[in-house]
Amino acid sequence: MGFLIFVAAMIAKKTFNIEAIREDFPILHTSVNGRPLVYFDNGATSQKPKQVIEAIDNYYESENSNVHRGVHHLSQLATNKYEDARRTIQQYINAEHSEEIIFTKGTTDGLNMLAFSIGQTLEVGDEIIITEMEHHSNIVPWQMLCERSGCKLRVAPINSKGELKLDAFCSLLSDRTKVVSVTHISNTLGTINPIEEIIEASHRYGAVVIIDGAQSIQHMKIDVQTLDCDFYLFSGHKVFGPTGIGIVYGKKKIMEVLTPYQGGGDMIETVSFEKTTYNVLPYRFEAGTPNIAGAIALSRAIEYLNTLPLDEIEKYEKELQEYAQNELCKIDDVRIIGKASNKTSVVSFIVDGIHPFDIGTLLDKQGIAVRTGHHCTQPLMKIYGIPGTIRISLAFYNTKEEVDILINALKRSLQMLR
Ligand code: C6P
Repeated sequence: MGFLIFVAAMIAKKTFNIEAIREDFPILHTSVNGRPLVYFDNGATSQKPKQVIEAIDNYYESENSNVHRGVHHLSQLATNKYEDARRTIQQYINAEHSEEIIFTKGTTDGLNMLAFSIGQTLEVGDEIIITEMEHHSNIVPWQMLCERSGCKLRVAPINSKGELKLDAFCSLLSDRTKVVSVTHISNTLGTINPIEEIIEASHRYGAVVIIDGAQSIQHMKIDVQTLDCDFYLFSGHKVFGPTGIGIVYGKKKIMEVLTPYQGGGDMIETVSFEKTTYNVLPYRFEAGTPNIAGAIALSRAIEYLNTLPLDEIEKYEKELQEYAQNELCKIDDVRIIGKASNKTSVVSFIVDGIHPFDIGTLLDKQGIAVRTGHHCTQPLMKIYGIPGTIRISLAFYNTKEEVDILINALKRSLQMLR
C-alpha cells in the first residue's frame, strides 16, 4: 500500500523537462534572418504555448457570443467560460473571492483604473508613494491624478545597485500617505523589491498598497492573501496569454466602495436619465463587452503554468539570469545596469562607446531578439545617466545554449562596431 502511494506521488510530481516545454511553443522553432530564433524579449511580451493558441481558435470556432446578455446556448456557454476563467485566476493567486478579480486590458489599464477610482477618494495634500524604478505606467497615471486633485507624488530612491532604499522609503511614509504603488520586479533592472516589508510598513500608516506584478507573476508563485497587498495587477501577454487582457486583483472591502472607472453596459444595476446605480463587483469595473476570448485564453495560460513545477522554474530562471550576467561581465567594456543581490530574469547592460540600438540591430541580424532603449523607465535612465540599455529578459523556455549563442553573437557584433 505504502509503495503504491509512493508510485502515485512520483507520477503526480511535475518534472521540469525543457525540451518538452519548448515543443509547446511553436514560435521557438521558427527562424529569423536565417538563424534559429533566440527570443530574449520576454519582459516585453512572452511567447504563447499551443494550448493558448488553440483556446483562442476554439473560442471563435465554436463558442463565440457575448457574455451576461443572452438566454441562448452560446451566450451561456461564453458566460460560463468567462466566469470559469475568473475563478481559475482567483485560485492561481489565492484571492479570497472571485469578485476580487477584475478583467482589464492590461497592467497599464489597471493602473489608470486605480488612479482614477482611488483618486476620487483623495484630497489636496494627500500623498502617493512610488519608487525610482517604476515603469511609466506606474508614474504617469499618478502624476495625472496629482495634477487634477492637488495630491503629491513622493518618489522613494534606489541605491547604485538598483535596490530600493527601504529606510528612505519608510521615512517617506506618514499620515498623509494614502497610496503606495510599487513594482514587484523592475522591468529594466530585474530587482525584486521587498514587497512584504513595503506592504507591512505602509499598512501601519493606513495606506493602500498596489503591487505592479507585470514582471513577477510569470516568474514566481503569488499568494495575494499571504502578501496582504490591497491590489495586485498583471498583463496576460507577459504570462503566456494573449494581448489585450489583464487583471486587477483588489480586496473586496476596498473595491466595493470605489467609484467605477468607466460607465456603460454591464457595470450598471439601473439606469434612468436622472440617476444610475451600479452593479455589484466585479461587473461594476468591467464596462462594455469584455475581451472574452482573451480572458479564456489567459486562464488557459494559467492552467498551463499549473502543470509545471513552478518552484523548480523559479530556481532555473534565477540561475539562467546569473549565468547570462556572469558571461556578459567577461566581455570587455560591458557594464551591467542593475546589480541587486535579489534579482531575476532580466539582465540590462551597456557597452561603453556603442549605442544600444546598434547592438540590438546586429543581434537581430543573428536571430536574437533583445530590447534596446529606455524600456519605458526614462526617469530611471536619467538616474543612471544613460539613454538606454540592451536588455535580455528570460523565460523558463530559454536555455544556457541560447545564452552562449547570445554571447558569441555579441562578441561578433562588437568586433564589427569597434
Ligand atoms: N513593460 C517591457 O518591455 P502593459 O503594456 O500594460 O502590458 O504593461 C505595462 C507595464 C507595467 N509595469 C511594468 C513593470 C512593466 O514592465 C510593463 C510593461 C514592457 O518592459 C513593455 S514597455
